[in-house]
Amino acid sequence: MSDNALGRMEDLPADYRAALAQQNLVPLWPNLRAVMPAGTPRPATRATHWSYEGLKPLLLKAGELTPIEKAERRVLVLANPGHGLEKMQASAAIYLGMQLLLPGEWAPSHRHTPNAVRMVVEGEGAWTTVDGEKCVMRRGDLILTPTGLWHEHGHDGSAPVVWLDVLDLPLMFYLEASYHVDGQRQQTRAGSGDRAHARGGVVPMPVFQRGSKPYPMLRYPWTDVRATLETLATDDPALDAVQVAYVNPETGADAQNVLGYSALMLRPGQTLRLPARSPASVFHLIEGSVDVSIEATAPQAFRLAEADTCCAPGYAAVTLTNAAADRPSFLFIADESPLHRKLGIYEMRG
Ligand code: 1HN
Repeated sequence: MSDNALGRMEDLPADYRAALAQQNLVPLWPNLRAVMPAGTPRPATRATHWSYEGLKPLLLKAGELTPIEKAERRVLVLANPGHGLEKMQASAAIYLGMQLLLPGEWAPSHRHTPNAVRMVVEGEGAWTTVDGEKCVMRRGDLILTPTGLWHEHGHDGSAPVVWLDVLDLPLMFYLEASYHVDGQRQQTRAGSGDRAHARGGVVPMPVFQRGSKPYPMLRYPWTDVRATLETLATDDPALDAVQVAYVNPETGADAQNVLGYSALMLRPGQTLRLPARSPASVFHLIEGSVDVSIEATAPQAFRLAEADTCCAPGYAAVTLTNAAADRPSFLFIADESPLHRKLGIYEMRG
């Protein structure tokens, strides 16, 4: 049925509408198409680009304006105007922020229900302790702080460190399940988050029992991920999508429950069309130069420079082109696919 075939609110007598509202009642039919449009959803998420060059001076200025003690976490949120900036969401389920930590600063320990990851953008000498494991932060590293695990950040280096935070906060907030607990500085224990043993193809097996920790690996070093992508590309020159997923190395499952994380290498000059899929996605350029074209209701095209970030709504095809003809480009991708798969609403439309 077409959109205008259903009755409108104004078609109903004012006294009837008032009587409904008085008893907290709402007629469905004038609102039905808004909550369930025909054929395809109408995402509020807008294709949006955040330039690192543009935001970095404002982030450094935040370092001058606000001491860490007054901020707890010194972050500029990458907010999608389609949702309204005050909602602080990049998509329905994804929150993005650029966080600054200055030498000597400490962002105190806490844990919370939203899942988070950090993608390190710039700087040396910072660390995040997660569940007692001190994970060093180097450019391109992915560090998980899954739901419920204690985490704190510190910085022993000499220049500012910046990283991209990705959280499923908008979903947790919508579910009215978002809260945090403050804690003490953590005692560290052995381990640096990266489960180096798993790279030998082996995992811990205490007396013939496989481990059952939901988050055995907390740090995914970029040097390893980048080398894996280059090997994949060399081993299979016909492979179009040189892409790897960040997974739990003990089970092969997605690294986290709600958002999915992957890394993609574009060969020199390569163009890759990603089919329209139901989840929204985020693209962050670790290295190189990439043109992004998004076939959304309002089509958009951006050039990503290093450390730039953009998001694409769900149900929109995305075409990526390596703007460099002589070297590969590397993207970090976050999307809502684990959530969509679990809910049974995951779609690929071509
Ligand atoms: C959080 O805990 C961190 O631990 C960063 O670094 C950003 C945004 C919203 C809620 C919690 C962090 C966050 C956050």
